[in-house]
Amino acid sequence: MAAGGFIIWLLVVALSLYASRRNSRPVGERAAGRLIVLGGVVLPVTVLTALLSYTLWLMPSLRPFAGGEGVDLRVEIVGHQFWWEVLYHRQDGSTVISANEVRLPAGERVEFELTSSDMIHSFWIPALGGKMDLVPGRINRMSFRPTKTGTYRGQCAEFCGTSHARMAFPVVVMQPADLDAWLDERSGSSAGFGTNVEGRRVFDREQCGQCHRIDGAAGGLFKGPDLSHVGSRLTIGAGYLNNTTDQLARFIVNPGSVKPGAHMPASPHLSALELDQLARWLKGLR
Ligand code: HEC
Ligand SMILES: [Cu+2]
Repeated sequence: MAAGGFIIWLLVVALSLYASRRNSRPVGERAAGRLIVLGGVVLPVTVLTALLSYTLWLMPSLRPFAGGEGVDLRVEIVGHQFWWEVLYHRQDGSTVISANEVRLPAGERVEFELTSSDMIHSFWIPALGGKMDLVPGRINRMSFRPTKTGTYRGQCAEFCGTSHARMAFPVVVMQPADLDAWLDERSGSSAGFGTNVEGRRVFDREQCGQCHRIDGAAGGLFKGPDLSHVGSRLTIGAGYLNNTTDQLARFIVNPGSVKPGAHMPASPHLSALELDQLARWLKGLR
């Protein structure tokens, strides 16, 4: 395109020099007509048709995720007020369900499938790549290849309600083999499921499983984040609190005090002991 543009520019400059230097002899009507047809119709039609064909031919290869070719990992993200559902669709066809944290393979191409269950949210990892809306009833696609391992911060970038600013998530870019091992661990139930069983009893009695999926426990509609391996997440409350037993207890007893408008009921009736048991059981789910 640059070469073609240069040739046309030379032509135009030559023509204008010629026009300004030559004696002002009148031009015949036929010669003038020919110039207009050639320079004003034939030339632009030829040049623009060539450019359009070239661009159309180039376009499919500019969409790296076309047909899933060259994609190493497909990550489905569903936005909720005010948390992220994260589903890893692996190449062997299995799916690992997680939440509020995204793990990616360094040096490999990742395709995101972005959608929402309620409001329009926006998925944004400033240090890694593009910003894309999550729209209910639609799947938006975005693709990139993270290059450096490390921990980055992601953030909802579209106002989606009271706690919009507290809808963040850590992004961990790992070596592909480490990520595979991490996903393998998370495709089964947690080793901590059978320990601190007093906490598990409180969880069952309070029917937390109505909203939260725990691998190996009965579940319901899952209006809240998956908790199967919540103990090993870097944060709780979608990037807001450090994941410690104390912070878990603080979140459970009154989620609205941490994240106003959060769609999780408070549990002020739980005793300090029950709260501690519950938090310790959850922290053990790794
Ligand atoms: C009505 C559905 C509902 C019920 C019942 C419920 N939760 Fe939640 N829970 C949610 C939602 C929604 C969130 C996400 C809140 C947010 O970050 O905005 C959440 C978040 C959490 C988190 C933080 C997870 C993370 O990754 O940040 C924990 C831990 C948790 N709930 C534990 C519990 C426990 C324990 C109970 C039972 C006492 C319970 N929940 C009952 C809906 C529910
Ligand atoms: Cu949001």
